[in-house]
Amino acid sequence: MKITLIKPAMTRLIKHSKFISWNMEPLAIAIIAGITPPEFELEFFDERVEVIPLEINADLIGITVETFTARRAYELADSLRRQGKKVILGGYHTTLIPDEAKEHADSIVIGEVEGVWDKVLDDLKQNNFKPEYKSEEISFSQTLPDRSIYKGKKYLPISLIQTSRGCPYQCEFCATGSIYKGKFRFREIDDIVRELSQIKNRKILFVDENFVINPDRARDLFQAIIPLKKKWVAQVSPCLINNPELIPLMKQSGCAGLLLGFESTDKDSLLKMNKQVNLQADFRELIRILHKHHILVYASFIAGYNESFEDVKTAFKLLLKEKVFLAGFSPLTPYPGTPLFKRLREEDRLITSDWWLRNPYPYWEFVFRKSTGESFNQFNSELHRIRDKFYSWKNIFKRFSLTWAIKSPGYAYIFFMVNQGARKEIKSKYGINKS
Ligand code: B12
Ligand code: SF4
Repeated sequence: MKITLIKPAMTRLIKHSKFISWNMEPLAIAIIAGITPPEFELEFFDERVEVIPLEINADLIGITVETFTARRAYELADSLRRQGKKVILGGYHTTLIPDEAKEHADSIVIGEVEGVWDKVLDDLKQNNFKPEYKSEEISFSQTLPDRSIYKGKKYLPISLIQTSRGCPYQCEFCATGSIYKGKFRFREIDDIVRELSQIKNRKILFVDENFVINPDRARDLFQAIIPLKKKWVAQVSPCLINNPELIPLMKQSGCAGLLLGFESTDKDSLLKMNKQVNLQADFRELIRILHKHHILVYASFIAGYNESFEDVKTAFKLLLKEKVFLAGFSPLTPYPGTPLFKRLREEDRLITSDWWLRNPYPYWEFVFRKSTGESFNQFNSELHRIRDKFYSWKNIFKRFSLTWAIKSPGYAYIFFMVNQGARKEIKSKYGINKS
């Protein structure tokens, strides 16, 4: 029997493929490939890097769906089902709003694939396919992801790996908080080391929500991966500042940079987000400690909780002064299934209740109104300006002048390549939500 897996793009390939920084190996697909027995023939299309054929010959077609690819995923699923093909949907969006996904599929997987895939395949063989498979537990498989499924596709030279799932917090806006509901689970360190040793890429992105959530476990993991000599980046919460002794060990284990979810410099906004964990952290101090250990910072902010724009300006000044490597300023987005979505719907502030199905996808747009009823249009134009300013050549040079870093030619190369790429992508992203 043959299974085809698909990762759809957010918009038409021609636009999407411009965003090279998005073209990373999709981990969920290699996980599915890893747990699929060899008796099944596997095929995979990633619309971000290739065109999906109009007709696909397979016994089962599995599509991974995020909120930003939902519209396109449904379009593909509907078309394939019209051809008589069996379609199963899975992924974040499917798990967040299964009822919507069900309308476009023969079956859906709610939650993680590991706990249910055997059953799906058995039912497929016995022609006894169920409309829904639900995974209750966070369950890492000891079978490693099969990355040979990526063969022939042009991805960035960095491999993704996951060492924990879920998150103990439940921030109002966050899809992960809504799916895992405060639960999280670590993988065995031996399995992680085994997987890392098999990955050919030297560069690694750990996709955990917060790589230092448990300092003792983080310490053990860093120690275990030192001999592998990988160069890695990961997401961490600013609570890292409570365990500064971890930072030198992180560096020793190959950490090149960290993505920090600062979200806002405004205390009230952090409280509204339910992100109290960030209140205790001195962002400036944390950036300085990381820089002292030659670790680059990608600072991520969410704009819109504070409707006055003041916190975005404060963040901008802080980032420039501290010379951070990269920064992201995202408009607050009410993903379905999150408490934020429910609140804004109750307050009648959503512009449309299924905004993610709009064509083209409203990327970098506010899809809800301010509490006063006004639109965020003016605010969003200012947000565009802040991004442009952060990535202006003048400010790129200003941020480059970190004393320890300029001495390294490798750093100069990476800094300018990446900042120049980000500058270019930002300009084209402004057009992504226009037809
Ligand atoms: C790495 C990452 C990225 C990378 C790209 C990753 C890639 N391969 O292309 C980068 C940094 C580029 C990125 C960008 C963005 N991202 Co991102 N990203 C992640 C992150 C941290 C890890 C993804 C991952 O590999 N997870 C591990 C896999 C194994 O988990 P999984 O996908 O959930 O898969 C499991 C199940 O869902 C299920 N499953 C999944 N697919 C399928 C398919 C079938 C058929 C079946 C049966 C089961 C199944 O089984 C899997 C194993 O159990 C997640 C958060 C997270 N921890 O997951 C956010 C996340 C996916 N990103 C998110 C967002 C919003 C974005 C951006 C829109 C951000 C922005 N403002 O620009 C962009 C959009 C990029 C794009 N258009 O492609 C959101 C999506 C929310 C949602 N409701 O869909 C997430 C969940 C973050 C969050 N907490 O809100 N991202
Ligand atoms: S934003 Fe970060 S800390 Fe908050 S629930 Fe999501 S993953 Fe956890």
